[in-house]
This record gives sequence, structure tokens and C-alpha cells, in this order.
Amino acid sequence: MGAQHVDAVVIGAGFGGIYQLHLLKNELGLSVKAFEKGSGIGGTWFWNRYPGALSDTEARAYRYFFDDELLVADEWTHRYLTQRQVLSYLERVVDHYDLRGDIVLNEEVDSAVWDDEDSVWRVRTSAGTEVTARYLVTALGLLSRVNIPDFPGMESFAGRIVHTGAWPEDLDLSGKRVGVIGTGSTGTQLSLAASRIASDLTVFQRRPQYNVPSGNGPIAEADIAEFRSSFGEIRGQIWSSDLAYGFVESTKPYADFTPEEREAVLERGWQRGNAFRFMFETFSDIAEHDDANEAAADFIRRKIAQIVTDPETARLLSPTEPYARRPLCNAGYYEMFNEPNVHLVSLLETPIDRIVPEGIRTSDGVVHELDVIVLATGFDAVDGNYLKMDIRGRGGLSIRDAWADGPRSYLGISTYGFPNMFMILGPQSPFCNLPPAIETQARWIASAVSHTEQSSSGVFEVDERAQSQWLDECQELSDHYVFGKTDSWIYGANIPGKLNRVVFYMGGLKAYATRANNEASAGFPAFAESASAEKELTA
Ligand code: FAD
Ligand code: NA7
Repeated sequence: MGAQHVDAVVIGAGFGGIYQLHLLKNELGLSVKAFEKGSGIGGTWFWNRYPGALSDTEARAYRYFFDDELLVADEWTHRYLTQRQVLSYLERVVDHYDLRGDIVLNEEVDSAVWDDEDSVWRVRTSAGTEVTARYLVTALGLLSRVNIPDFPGMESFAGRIVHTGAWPEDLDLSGKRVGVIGTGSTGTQLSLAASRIASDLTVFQRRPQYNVPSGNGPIAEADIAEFRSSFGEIRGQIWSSDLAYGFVESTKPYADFTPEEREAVLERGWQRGNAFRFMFETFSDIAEHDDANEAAADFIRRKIAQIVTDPETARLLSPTEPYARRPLCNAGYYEMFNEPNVHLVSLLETPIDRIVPEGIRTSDGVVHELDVIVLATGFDAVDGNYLKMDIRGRGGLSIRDAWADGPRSYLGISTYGFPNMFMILGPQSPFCNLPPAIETQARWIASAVSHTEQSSSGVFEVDERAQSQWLDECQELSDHYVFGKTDSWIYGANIPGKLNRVVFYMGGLKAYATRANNEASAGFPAFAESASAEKELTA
């Protein structure tokens, strides 16, 4: 059977793929097919079903903002959304916009190859389906390809080993001896939930991180009603802010406060709860200046010492690195270590030697006996899913070669050498609350597609110079911030062997959206030279 032809293929059915499908199908009237390798829609919220999985963006800002009609159907209960709530929200969006029939589940796109002659993408899936399309939108997810470290002896374990990002429905941790490797956002959420039901929980921590309270709790009906009535204003505030988390970021630096005021500001932030509020609503420069950063770090270390009753456990939990990773929040994380069934193992002091049938053996010879080992070891972030696929652009150029010195793009959307391919949350996209960034990019992509539909060439490709300038700008912006001072997925530095590279635009959503909108309203000047780029590449 020959390949089916559609106007556009979308890969991925998370927040990004769903909205893009809606725009291309319902607003531009194109024929679209979306492929999703999971057996359901939802992306992150389909895969991450581990106990305790929660958004750490507040519910009011973790949603689409284009869908005023769906507001009434929101199901909030608490300040943050559970995995189930986000997933059922996305299910409702898919039904409301009649998208289900356009999404093919259980099919992973293995390859997408640009045909220079016919100016189409030839797409092939794991099920052998072949489709050609004039446009390809990759909404593969930036925290989606799981990172499974290669611990010696893994295959010998007599119990179950699971990764949080591929959580099996049938796994119940009740009454089990659970070991959790990893203490990022995921590991801390999972550990808190597991500590309440497991007979014993052992947390295997490598580098300790800074946690602040989340302040999670029930939301009053009146607050939800207030949200609904001021939806337009909230939307406006989000797009006029840097981080898009739905609060007003501080503009007052640490140096402008007296010592007493500084302590009071941090204490208010701690009581208010939420990681991003603590980092960005208190002083304006915790993520920029060493003195402000150290003040916040010292404040949290003092809290750990007050909360954790065993001084040795408190010492092991206290980070010495700068407060420079994606900030974390939880309800009662440090308090959890006062519970008799919770144990902490510092992998900095006693690294994992090997996994044995009974559990995990550390370098001190101790075997930590376990029924379940949970890998909360994160993701091969941002470009992980791209490099897994065989994507070939103009002249057969492989994305793995094009990105050999690090992934690159213009606006996080378009990458040189790959015409008519559009990425959602591609490398160098904004660092912020992600649904608003996704919306901005998906709308931009729809307008670029519409522009291309009316062009004589039918081909849309970024100029290489615009891409290099964008990369330089991202590098410069990133140098202002502390995040590069520690290794983490923000720089792709959590995966052994990966280069530490700039994968985010740190200029904020407001500046990003202005840039992107200006590009579109000026008729896409950064794409004007695609015809000459074509000659160079194919020469
Ligand atoms: P995803 O939701 O990751 O969807 C991508 C989809 O593409 C996946 O379903 C995947 O299966 C599919 N796919 C990939 N490759 C292929 C292929 N080759 N073929 C077919 N299908 C493919 N962000 C926030 O802003 N705030 C939060 O509070 C927040 N909490 C999070 C909590 C967790 C546990 C995790 C893991 C992430 C969190 N994030 C949060 C980030 C979150 O990923 C984004 O907010 C958002 O869900 C991303 O949507 P997406 O559509 O871009 O990607
Ligand atoms: P993260 O933030 O990348 O955290 C992964 C954790 O796993 C972190 O504590 C790592 O320790 C630990 N890890 C990773 N590899 C190993 C090995 N080999 N040995 C021991 N420990 C290891 O991933 P999350 O899933 O928590 O969060 C990612 C984002 O998803 C998050 O920001 C939210 O947006 C949702 P390390 O700190 O590197 O020493």
C-alpha cells in the first residue's frame, strides 16, 4: 500500500501536539494526522502516573489560555493539579475540539525524511505506516525521553525496577520496601507519597537540592469563581511576565533590603509556598547574583537544620552548591525524614556499588533490602527524543550531524537545513511555565504555515545567520544567570557524555513572544533567504 498524503503530520499528543493539531485542523482547515507512541493522549501526564505526581505550576496557570469555553469544565480541588486532573483536562480538550479521530495512538515515528524533489516529508512509524506531508510539527516533549542509568547488576534484582516516567498501572507500593534513586522534582514528590504507604522508604540521594514548601491545600470555590471571572486579566499578566507562572515577579534586588527585611521577605516566601515564587517573587536577583543566591540558600539550609531532628541526616540533606537548578517545592519534604520508616543514603558518601537480587549494595558493603527500586533519575531533556529519531532534512542531512556540536534553532521552533519542520519546545525555547510557551509557539507555527500556504515556493526554512544570532543571544542571556553554575538537565548536563550546552532562552516569555510576533508580522524576514540557503546546502 502506498503512503497516505496529508497536509501536516504532528508528532506527540501532549499539550503541544494537541493544540497544534487543533490550530492546523480547525483553524486552518488542513488535513492533519498526529502520531503518539503512548496508548493514550496527554504526553507527560499520560506517562508520569507515579504516586504523588503533581504540577508544580499552580493550577491557575497550568492550562491552556485559548480555551475560554472550557473554563467551566475545570475540576480544581487544590492549589496544584494532580496527574489525573491534568490528564482528564487534556482528554476534555481533545473531545471538545473533536481531535480524537486524528490521533493515531501506539505508533512511534521512527523516521521523517525531507524529499527535496517533491518538497514533502516522508514519515514512517514503528507500525510500518507511511505518510507524506508538506509540514512536520514535532511536539516530542522536552522532558519525555527517560534517563535510565546503567547500574551494574540491574538484571539480577529479584523485585521490580521502574522509572517514574513510565509508571506501570499495576504497581502498588503499599506495604513494600521501596528504594528511590533521585531527589529532583519527581523523586521528592514520589518519596513523599511513598513514605505514607510503604513499609520502608530508602531515599538514595546523590547531590542534595533545595526544597521549599509548596503550600498545597484545598482551594475555595470562591477563589475558583474569581479566577474564572478574571481569566482575561490573568492571561494578560502571564504574557506580560518573564516566567509566566501567574504571579508578579519581584523587581527589587536583594541589595535594596535591610538585613531584617531580607529575612522577613524570605520567611514570607517560605510561608507562602511554591518554588518559583520563592526564587522570583522575593528578591529580583536570586537567580542572577551570588549574594542574593547565597542568602536564599543559607535560609533554606537553616530551615533544614531546624526541621530535621537527626543532625547527621540534616547535614546530608543540606546542599553546598549554589541554588541554581530548577527550583523544587513539596509539602513536608524535610519533615518526612523524621518519620521512622524513612531512611536517607547519601550516594556522595557511599555510592551505589551494584544492584543485587535483594536490593542495592552501596560502597560501604551495606545491602539495602528492597522490593521495588524506583528510578526517579530524570530525562534526556530537550533534544533526547530528536536524536532518537532518524530525522533527515535537505540533501539527506541528519539531525544528529546538524546538532553534533549541540542542538540549535531559531526561536526554539525552526532549525536550519530542515524545511517545513516546526518544533514545539525545541532547543532554545523560553525557560518558563511551559503551557503558555507552547501556546505562543503553536500559534506562531500556524501563522508560518498559513504564510507558506500562500507563498509560491511552499517552502519555509530559517536563514542560518538568524539561527546563529539566536544561539549567541541565548548564550549571552544564559551567562547572566546562576543556572549554569551547577550541572543539571537545564544544560543537558545530567546525561553522562552529553555536552553542557545552552538549551533555553532565558529572556522571559514576554520578550520571546514580542520577538516571535514581530517576526511574523514583518512577514518572517529571518526566513527570507531560504532560497539561497537551499543553493548552498545542495551545492
Ligand atoms: P509531552 O507532554 O512530553 O508530550 C510529548 C509526547 O510526544 C509524548 O507523549 C511522547 O510519547 C510523544 N513522542 C515523543 N517522540 C515520539 C515519536 N517519535 N513518535 C510518537 N510519539 C512521540 N512544566 C511546567 O511548566 N509546570 C509543571 O508544573 C510541570 N510539571 C511537570 C511534572 C512532571 C512529572 C514532568 C515530567 C514534567 C513537568 N512539566 C511541567 C514539563 C511538561 O513536560 C510540560 O509542561 C508539558 O506537559 C510538555 O508538553 P509537550 O506536549 O511539549 O510534551
Ligand atoms: P532531575 O531533576 O534530572 O533529577 C534526577 C535525579 O536523579 C537527581 O537527583 C539526580 O542526581 C539523580 N540521578 C540521575 N542519575 C543518577 C545516577 N546515575 N545515580 C544516582 N542518582 C542519579 O529529574 P526529575 O524527573 O526529578 O525532574 C525533571 C523535571 O521534570 C523537573 O524539573 C520537572 O519539571 C519535571 P544528581 O542531582 O544529578 O546528583
